[in-house]
Amino acid sequence: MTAFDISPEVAAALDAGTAVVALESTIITHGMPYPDNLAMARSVEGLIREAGATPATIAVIDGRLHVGLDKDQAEALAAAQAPLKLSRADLAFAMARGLTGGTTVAATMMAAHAAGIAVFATGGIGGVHRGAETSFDISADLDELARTPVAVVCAGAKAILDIPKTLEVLETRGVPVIAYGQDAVPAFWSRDSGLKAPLRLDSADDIAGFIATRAELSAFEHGGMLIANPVPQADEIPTEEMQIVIERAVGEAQQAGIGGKAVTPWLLERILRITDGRSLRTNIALVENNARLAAEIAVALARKGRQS
Ligand code: PSU
Ligand code: MN
Repeated sequence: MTAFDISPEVAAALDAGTAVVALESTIITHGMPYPDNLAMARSVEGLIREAGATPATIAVIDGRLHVGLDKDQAEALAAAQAPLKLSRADLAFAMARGLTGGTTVAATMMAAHAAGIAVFATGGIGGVHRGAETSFDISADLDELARTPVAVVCAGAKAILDIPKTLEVLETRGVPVIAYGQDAVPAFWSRDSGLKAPLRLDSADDIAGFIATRAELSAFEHGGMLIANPVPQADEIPTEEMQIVIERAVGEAQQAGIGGKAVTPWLLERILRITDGRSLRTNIALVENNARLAAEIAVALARKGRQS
């Protein structure tokens, strides 16, 4: 029994050394309601193909870890009743028990790296939660970025997190954070968090060059990196507007006693309701935008003869 199933399409692309982009699936199982989640998953895969790369959505279905989903598997995952949210701590548990779940950024990075995929697109990463000084709620995504050599393209840390603390932890753990095309770290639904990014690059080719340089140093320089790509202007919800919504939702979550891995899905759902669906439209637009950039980076990397 192999540890995981690589779809024929993804296996062929990896064998040929052409561009592949990994995609996470917690965003499908816990980040958006059905059927918007399925429509998003399809459109993101389509955009990656249009840009000349092969999409590899990663998820656990009936205990099998899949790298690349076919049409039926994507549908089954998007419509699954009570799927699990799988991070590093529970990935193998779900496989041992024959369960179904979406993989977080952390678990997706693990599987992508094992399959030989160097570039990964998502919406937002997990990070240091507000109030972490008492709750200790810090996403396993940050540790994974420190240890696993995969480049993660996101729209910044969600503004429901404590972004300054998240950046501090990334710096401590030696994770390069690169803003794409601007100086500021983007804040998911908004383009500007008000914080300057440690690093900035302005083209997919330059990012691929940075990934390739780190790969050359892999004997002593090992780990992932974060590429923070601002949501397109036309789709953004300005920071001031979003701040009010987030504060309300975070307050309600505390009052409702929501904790642990339920926090992020609960807040996303609540914010969707408070904004009457606008946050969801922005969320979809930014994932699509990240998929396009990740595909460009993967194509540039493949041109340099590097897949992972
Ligand atoms: N951002 C979203 N939707 C999501 C997530 C982030 O807009 O569904 C998911 C990602 O899979 C991320 C995870 O890896 O939440 C982080 O969860 P936690 O903080 O429990 O590690
Ligand atoms: Mn957490």
